[in-house]
Amino acid sequence: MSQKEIKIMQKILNVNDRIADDLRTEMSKKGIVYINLMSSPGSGKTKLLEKTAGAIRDKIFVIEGDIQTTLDAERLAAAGVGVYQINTGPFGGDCHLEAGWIRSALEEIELENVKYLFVENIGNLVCPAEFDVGAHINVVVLSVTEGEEKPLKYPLAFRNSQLCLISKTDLLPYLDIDLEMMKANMRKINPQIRIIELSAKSGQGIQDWLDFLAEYKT
Ligand SMILES: Nc1nc2c(ncn2[C@@H]2O[C@H](COP(=O)(O)OP(=O)(O)OP(=O)(O)O)[C@@H](O)[C@H]2O)c(=O)[nH]1
Ligand SMILES: [Mg+2]
Repeated sequence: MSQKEIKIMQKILNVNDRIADDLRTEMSKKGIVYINLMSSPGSGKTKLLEKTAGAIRDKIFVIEGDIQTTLDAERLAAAGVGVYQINTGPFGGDCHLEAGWIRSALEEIELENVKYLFVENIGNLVCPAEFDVGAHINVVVLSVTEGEEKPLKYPLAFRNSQLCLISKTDLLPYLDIDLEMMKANMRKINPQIRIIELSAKSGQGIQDWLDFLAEYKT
């Protein structure tokens, strides 16, 4: 019985990984940099995208993942960003996006003139890290209010990401957080991870993020 369940799970993941690889290749061929943003609810993914849009509005498209509502998509549309909403609520309320859903969404999206395709994954630090959506770059956002130990408690999101954005640095003067320990914990999980500290509110570190995007070669 349990053997059968394991076989089914492997099959689902294999299919997802194959679609994800195809998507990565397709985006590379189109010269589009494809980025998957993951974080806990409220770490600042949408705010970062709004800020990013202010710098490279015409070049970005966002596939927005939420269980319910189009609130984030509306914020991004108001910021002038092309956006496509995936709500998982009507289909069982999954807490992550899968490559097949992105592929279906892309069939309805015009990517001409798009240089950066973002997925804003569903807000939580667990499930999104388990499913490859085919992005070139997985980015995990961790805000300074969340605690130094989060990389140790939720390691997969940090292990599977190339970049960590430590967000909301404007709040540091009001907190007791040990930023060096937070970074050391990230590196314990993933010694190669690149770390950028930023605040979408004050703008600190945003240029480093934009430079990271500009330097990335598909
Ligand atoms: N002080 C401060 N607040 C921020 C910053 N970035 C985001 N916020 C606030 O944090 C709250 C959550 O931000 P969102 O961008 O909605 O977070 P999110 O990660 O998209 O949330 P979900 O989509 O629900 O997972 C909002 O009230 C933002 O205004 C920041 O750099 N500094
Ligand atoms: Mg959001």
